[in-house]
Amino acid sequence: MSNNELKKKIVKWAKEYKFSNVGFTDIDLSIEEERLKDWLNNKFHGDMHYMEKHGEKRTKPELLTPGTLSIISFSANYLDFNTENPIKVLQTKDKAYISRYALGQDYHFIMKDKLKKIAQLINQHTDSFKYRTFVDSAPVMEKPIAEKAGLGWIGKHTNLINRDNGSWFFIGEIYSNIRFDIDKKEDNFCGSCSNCISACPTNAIVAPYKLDARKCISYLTIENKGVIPIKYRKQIGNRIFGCDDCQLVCPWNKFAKKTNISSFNSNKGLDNISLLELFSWSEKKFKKETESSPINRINYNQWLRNIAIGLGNSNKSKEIILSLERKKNEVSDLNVIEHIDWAIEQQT
Ligand code: B12
Ligand code: SF4
Repeated sequence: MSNNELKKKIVKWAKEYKFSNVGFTDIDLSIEEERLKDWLNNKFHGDMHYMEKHGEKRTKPELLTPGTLSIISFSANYLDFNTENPIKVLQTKDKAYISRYALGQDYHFIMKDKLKKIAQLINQHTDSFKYRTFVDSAPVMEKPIAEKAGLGWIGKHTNLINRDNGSWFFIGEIYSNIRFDIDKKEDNFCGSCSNCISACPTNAIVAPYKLDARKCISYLTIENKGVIPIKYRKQIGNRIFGCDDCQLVCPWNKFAKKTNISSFNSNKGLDNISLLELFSWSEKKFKKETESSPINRINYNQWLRNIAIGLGNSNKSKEIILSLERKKNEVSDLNVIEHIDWAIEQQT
């Protein structure tokens, strides 16, 4: 079978496995290498040391997986249309806002499994196929690769946007030793729009296409293991896991399609749940409820820390103060206690 015939088959398999898009590109990421260096030199990565620790493997795919000649990039829509309206949740101060991507099951496993199955199919149709599959699981520049493969363009908020699907999708890829014809890079259609920059509650998009992760609520509530600086706590509002504001205001998201991967649907009612209810969870319940969810990335102390901030930002209520005081007596982590004290102060 010729490489072009195989390429057509891969596109067909991608659809069968419910990916929203697939594209092919080469391994030249030289422009991105400079941009990544710049970002790291600015210390925009904060404590995400994994972003600097692999040297050039991130921007030189052939160093990460020797023999790689092409990359097949895949995207999978994750938005569930049957959830409470996100804007309404953000405006209801006693509710918890959890990022849309974290309402269903963990994409890392779901997508990787699909990619492996596609790689096995490729293997059956060709000799000596060597590959590796990735979903946010190694030093890979997923967005620039997807952009080069024609899956969308990097928007001013730094997420990848697709003309027909908006930006509510995940990205994964297969590094391949087969050289495929490459697809056309997508043009940028942000134009003069800067909705995302204005909407960001913490001004984390410091210039178009430049995100200071240290200020991003997604980083503060998920990647940051320690204290959330006081200067960001008010702006965090009720966002207890990640943040979607820059995507919620993006005009291209009116073209977003609902996910057709049922595992990504919100199945635990986390789209419309009160902060107090989540704050009452024991560590055991937290682990059980989040075991197959992206929320599993944070630990119980980070969970309590984030919800404490949300409660501090809620309308004043005796019930909230009582719940904060009760939890303060139960926990031993000094960091959590400090956030609870802050919340009690806001409430009194
Ligand atoms: C580190 C990381 C984060 C960090 C930093 C984000 C960031 N922008 O880098 C934090 C924790 C903040 C984060 C947050 C989120 N993340 Co994240 N994250 C990653 C990760 C692991 C690496 C990203 C990376 O390489 N950053 C390095 C810096 C240098 O890249 P960059 O900021 O994107 O900047 C690029 C461009 O802006 C460009 N650029 C710079 N200057 C200029 C100038 C011009 C003119 C142009 C055109 C471009 C340009 O150059 C840079 C390199 O390409 C990827 C997975 C992966 N392995 O790729 C997921 C990933 C990017 N995250 C993802 C998601 C879903 C999110 C959140 C939406 C989750 C949430 N709801 O809370 C938020 C979105 C926040 C935001 N506005 O970006 C998805 C994005 C899917 C998509 N449609 O784009 C990814 C791809 C995971 C996945 N496999 O699906 N994330
Ligand atoms: S995810 Fe939220 S905090 Fe981060 S850049 Fe977007 S709007 Fe700003």
